[in-house]
Formats: sequence, structure tokens, C-alpha cells
Amino acid sequence: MNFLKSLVQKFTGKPVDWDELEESLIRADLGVPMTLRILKSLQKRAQRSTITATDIAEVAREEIGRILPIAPVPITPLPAKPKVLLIVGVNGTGKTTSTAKLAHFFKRNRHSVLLAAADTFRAAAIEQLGIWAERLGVEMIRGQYNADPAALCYEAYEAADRKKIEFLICDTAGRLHTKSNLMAELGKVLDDDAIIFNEGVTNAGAVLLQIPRSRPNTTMRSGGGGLGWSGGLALGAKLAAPDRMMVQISGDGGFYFGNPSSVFAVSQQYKLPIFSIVMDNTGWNAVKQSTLRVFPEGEAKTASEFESELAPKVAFSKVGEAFGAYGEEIGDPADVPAAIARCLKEVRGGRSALLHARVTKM
Ligand SMILES: Cc1ncc(C[n+]2csc(CCOP(=O)(O)OP(=O)(O)O)c2C)c(N)n1
Ligand SMILES: [Mg+2]
Repeated sequence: MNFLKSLVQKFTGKPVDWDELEESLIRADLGVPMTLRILKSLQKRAQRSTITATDIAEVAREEIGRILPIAPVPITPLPAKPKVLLIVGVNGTGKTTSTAKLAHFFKRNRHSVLLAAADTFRAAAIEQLGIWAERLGVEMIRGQYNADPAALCYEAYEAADRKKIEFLICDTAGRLHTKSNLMAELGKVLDDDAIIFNEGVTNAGAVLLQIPRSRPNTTMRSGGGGLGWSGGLALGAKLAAPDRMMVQISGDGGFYFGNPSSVFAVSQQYKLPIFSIVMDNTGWNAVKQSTLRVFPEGEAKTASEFESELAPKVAFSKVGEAFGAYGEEIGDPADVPAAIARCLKEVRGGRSALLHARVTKM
């Protein structure tokens, strides 16, 4: 374990600084309860003798061992279809290496394995897994960078099923997914009375799943397939219920159909402040996905050209600003909570806010 090695290095040849140790353990992603257990056990030892770096590693190993199951459940294949192992975790925790280790383990036990390089985000991730696949002599399904990882996993599953492979291991990207993060943060701060106009298309699920609604009539979807309704509807609702927060959420494509300049002009003229969010995935993902469903191996896929990209350099928030609204653009999950707070403050203060969020690319 690398983190144990680095712990030993850090604490060798000096008296233990408990605060520093606590911080190191937390930083190693052990979590608060495990960190406290390790510290407690070490402090008990410290009453008897001086703690060294080796003690730290030993106790950490012991305490971690204690929470692992005594008899691990063996991973066995399913009777007639591939068993899927989806490897998830934050950056730098060894997902790709673990994928390779698992593949090696299964192969050694005479099982068939297929790998899916579903980390289509991090530079060189696909090649890194490719090297492992080659060394281990297992097949790997790869896509292009920025390709939809879910579509790739689906494709890999079909291949595994067709070839009667027992285990499919999908290596995924370790980054935070902005759209879920964004909606989860919004879900935390909206009150029960706020009304959500969910015009998301392929990202509609993130809105539905992450914003809890406990009261009736506080969330709306379109009754049909036509896009462009959410801005106008949010304005109308604000007219009917001036004291409630109206949150319009759409994709970049849907946003265009809603005549946003008219929406913000009306909002300004009639003092109807709403909170609008554009989940910008750089295009019409629905169009791309439906093309792939009809022609999974078609020309469009081969050329990676779906004619569904929208202008990549649009500053959507400026459309709102042109009509006196507050505008902001974000792309980093870390900026989400503060940006939402600023927007809500503006809306409560009487002017609309338009948050342009660059989410996971289609
Ligand atoms: C008025 C209107 N024009 C065209 C369509 C066809 N259409 C369905 S989904 C879609 C793309 C939507 O893009 P976006 O809002 O960015 O959502 P994403 O697919 O990227 O999740 C289009 C053009 C429609 N539903 N309504
Ligand atoms: Mg889109």
C-alpha cells in the first residue's frame, strides 16, 4: 500500500505530531471514523512506549484489517450472462490498477474477462488500461476521448454477452460529475415551496434524482415533446405565485427553443425574477443518442460526427445580462455552491439570474 509507505516516510525520525498525523490520515481518504480509531489505538500504545513511524503503519494496517470481512465472499460468474464490475472512485485511488488486478485474478482462475475503457475523460487513461490489457492478454473495448462512457459500457456489455464472456470490468473516470453535483447542491438549498421547471433532456434524470420534492405541484416536466416551454412557464408561475422561487432548468439546446431574450425581457419589464440554469453539454445529446440507438455501428459513429454539436463558445449568461439579469458561468464543481448562493440572492433581491453550467460533455 502506497499510502502506508508515505506515512512511514513522513513520520520517520521525529516525535509524532498528532494533528499532522490526523490530517495525513484524513487526506488519505480513510474517513473520520477510521482516522479516529487509528489515533485512539496509537495513543493507547503511546502510554506504554514512544510511537515510531513503524507503529503508525502497523496500527493503520491492523485497524483497516479489522473492518474487512473475515471470509470475503468469492466473486463468481452468473449462469448465462456476463457479470459486470463497475469500478468507481475519486481521482488517484487506483481504479485502473485495480481493474488490471481483478482481470489478472479472474484470468488466473480460468475465467474469461473483457475490459471496458470507460474513463473517456482523463488524458492517457485509455492507453494506460490498453497496456494492461495487452500485458494480461485480455480484450478491451475502447472508445474515443469525450465519448459517452455509458454508451461505451453498453457496447462492451453487448460484446461480452455475444462472446459469452464471464466478467466485464468497466474502468470509469474519477472526476466529479458536474450535473449531479450541481443539482445535488441546488437540492440542498431550495425550500419546499420552490417550483422546478425541468426541461432537461438527457440530463433530466439528474434534476429528478438530486432535487428532493416533498410537496405536490413543485416540479414540472413537459406534457409533450416540444422544447422551449420552461422559461415562459416559470414567468407565468411567478406571476401567479410571486413569493415562491421559480427554477427553470434546461439543456443548451432546449434553452435556444425557449426564446430566452424574450423571457428575460419580460422578466425585467414586469419584475418577475426567476432562476434559470442551462446545463450545457455542448449540443443536442438526445439527437446523438437516438442516432446511436438506430445505427449503433453506423457511419456517424465511425466518423464521430452526429451533426448535433452546438456552438461551443456561447456565453449564455450574457443573454440574461443584456436584459438586466444577473449572469454567471461555471465549469468546476468546486464553484457550484457559491454560484448557486449568489444566484439565489439576486433572485430574492428582485432580478433574474442565469447560471450557465458547463456539465459533462455529450
Ligand atoms: C421545439 C423543438 N424542436 C426540436 C426538438 C427535437 N429535439 C429533441 S431533444 C433535442 C435536443 C435537446 O438538446 P439539449 O436541450 O441540449 O439536451 P441534451 O439532449 O443535450 O440533453 C431536440 C433538438 C424538440 N423536441 N422541440
Ligand atoms: Mg445539450
